[in-house]
Amino acid sequence: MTLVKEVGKSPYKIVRSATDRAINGAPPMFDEPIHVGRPNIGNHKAFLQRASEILDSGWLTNNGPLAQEFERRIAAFLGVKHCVAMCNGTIALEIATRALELKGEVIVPSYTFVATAHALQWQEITPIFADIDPATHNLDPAAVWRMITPRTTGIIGVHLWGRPSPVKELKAVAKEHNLRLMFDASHGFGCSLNGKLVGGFGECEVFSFHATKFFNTFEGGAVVTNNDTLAEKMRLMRNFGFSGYDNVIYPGTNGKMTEIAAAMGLTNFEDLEEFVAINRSNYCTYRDALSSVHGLSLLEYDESERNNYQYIVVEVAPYFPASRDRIVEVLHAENVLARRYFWPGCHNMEPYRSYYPHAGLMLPNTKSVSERVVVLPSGSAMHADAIRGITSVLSVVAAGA
Ligand code: T4K
Repeated sequence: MTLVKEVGKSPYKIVRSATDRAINGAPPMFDEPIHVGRPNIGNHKAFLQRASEILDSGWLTNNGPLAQEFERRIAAFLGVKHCVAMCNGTIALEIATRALELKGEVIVPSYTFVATAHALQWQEITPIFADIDPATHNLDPAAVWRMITPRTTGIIGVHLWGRPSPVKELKAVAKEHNLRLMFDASHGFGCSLNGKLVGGFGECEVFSFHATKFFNTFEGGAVVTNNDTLAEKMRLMRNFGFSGYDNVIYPGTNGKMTEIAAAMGLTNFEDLEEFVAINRSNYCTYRDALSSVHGLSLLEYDESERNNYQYIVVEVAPYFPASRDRIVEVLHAENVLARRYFWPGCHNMEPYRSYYPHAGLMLPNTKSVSERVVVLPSGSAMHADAIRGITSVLSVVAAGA
């Protein structure tokens, strides 16, 4: 693989006292902004070779040979029958929910990227927000159960940070109430639950292959499923409902993956294990460095499972001397663009905030978790020295300096 440009100058300053901090006037740790979500990019030459072949062939989109190869590879890797590649994760969510004929109300977490809710609202399906388990940050099945009404038709679990939802428990709730169950697996590519890769759970699972994701196709997404009828329906829906040249048999949209996106996907797919190794190494460096920082805890990945280690998620304890927002401010001054994902929760965003002004009463864990999480930079642009520089800033904040 070819590394993306690494973060600025090294060695970095190590922050030992308050006066070393950029927020107090010292020079920042990094010359350029360090982003959460820098893309993992595979071998440049391999990508350019594929791009050149696309140009030579004159076949740019509409279920081209690379998109088909991409679908075959992904389905085989995940161990599912069908991969229906799409132009992005949001459209993939819309097509999947429509193909499942969800309507009325669908239960989702509020603690997720807003696209999970918007994909429903866009189709005039009402997202009903259920609370999360504060230990896992995923849907709490008991909270889901409490939100079911006669209008409920489905549940969408989100494998947040790539850590799988409680699939078995959600399945039991869905079965008891005759609801459809699917997953937003946007964060979960290459992650497993009980040794089985995310992709085969529920009636279907949706991936995002956005640039910031562990595995990207620039923009892209897919729905994967073992259901032949559902897959066929989604293939029609992503191509305007065309079945043959002049025959439209379904109301559809344009959800197709382009050939250049598939070329990026096939290239990055070849370096997947290397991305995992880099992310894991970053994760271990953060874990070691933060282990001595009282009041900051790193969200851990289950080492007995497969993980992509894409998100470095830190929880700030209530007794920590600085608030989460102050930490973000201090880090931004150092040019470390830490993020407050997924604050303030979908229920506090429009239109949901106006529709359900009291939704927060049912979402205490969403509130407390979203107020104390900060996500730190990882990916192939990062390395151990830079991470130790970042954690030195946090140690000084922890010491109350
Ligand atoms: N469901 C879930 C659970 C999701 O997390 C997402 C997407 C979706 C559904 C929808 O899938 P898509 O329709 O997006 O395929 C970013 C991504 O745009 C979004 O895809 C992602 N979730 C979300 C978690 O993160 P923002 O608002 O944080 O994007 P932005 O532009 O601030 O970028 C994040 C950081 O990445 C920046 O600091 C800069 C850096 N970056 C970004 C891009 C695009 C780069 O270094 N290079 C790049 O090319 O939403």
